[in-house]
Amino acid sequence: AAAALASALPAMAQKKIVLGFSQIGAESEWRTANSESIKQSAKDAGIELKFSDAQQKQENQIKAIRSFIAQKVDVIAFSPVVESGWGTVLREAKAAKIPVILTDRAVNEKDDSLWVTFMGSDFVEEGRKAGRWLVDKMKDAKGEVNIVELQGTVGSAPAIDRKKGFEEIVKADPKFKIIRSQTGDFTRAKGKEVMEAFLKAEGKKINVLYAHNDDMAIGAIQAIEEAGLKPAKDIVIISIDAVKGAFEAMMAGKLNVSVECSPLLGGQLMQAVKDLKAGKTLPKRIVTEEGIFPMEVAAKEFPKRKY
Ligand code: GYE
Repeated sequence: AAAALASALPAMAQKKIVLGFSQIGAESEWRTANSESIKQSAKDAGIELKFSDAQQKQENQIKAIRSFIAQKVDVIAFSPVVESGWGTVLREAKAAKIPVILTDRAVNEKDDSLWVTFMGSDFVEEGRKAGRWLVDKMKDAKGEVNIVELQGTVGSAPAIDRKKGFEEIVKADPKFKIIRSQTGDFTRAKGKEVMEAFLKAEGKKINVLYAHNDDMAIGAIQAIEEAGLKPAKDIVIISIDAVKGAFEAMMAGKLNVSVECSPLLGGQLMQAVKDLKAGKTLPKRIVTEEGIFPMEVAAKEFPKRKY
């Protein structure tokens, strides 16, 4: 009956808001949950979603945004794979009077009139949380604490900021030494591969692994086990996201802690799209609230996790 009624309404009243969304790809459990959240929330909100997967390539995101402009969508949203190189396409969207929402990751353009709002986590703070947990964990350690770091995608906001926040905290005590730092591109496969190289080069010298996301930590755990070492015991492991895979690793005693980064941005994105269309002004920055989960609480928290 509702459908019959809807089709009887004049065409104008039925016109759905159209949102073009350019996603980075499917590199991690986080990203998969993020895409699902956006698709489901668009459905729930009655927003027509044009979803485009860039397979980790900035050029594909730029193409997608240009095609959204050509299709005259109502709003464009995207999660920029890297921070730089967006000025031209953002100016094209502005010239076409299509509002742009940044989700998850930031851009480093000076002209902040090129987007209406940026919603997502404070990645520097996540890095600090990881650092503070380590400083506390190692407060009684006397000798050097040798850390290896698996960075996220080169040039991406979370890789830059998580490194920065973590360093800011651990550099306060000279016993902490980051002896190797390399990108694992936020994937399990790369995390494993780079950890193998770290182990080959540094072996038992490594006391701590700091991974910019859970997937790389999970890949690295495999490498550590294959090298005959015990993850979370011989090497303390810290990562970020707190996806289900990380909780499983913590419950298995293989990961020490995961800092939360919520991918569930769909609901607030759809709300922002509706607010924009209703002529409301959005706050320039919408920060996601999040916690930290050490392995001791993993089993208790696991049933409550939504991603
Ligand atoms: O931490 C990682 C993903 O941009 C916050 O991207 C996101 C990061 C997330 O691939 O797992």
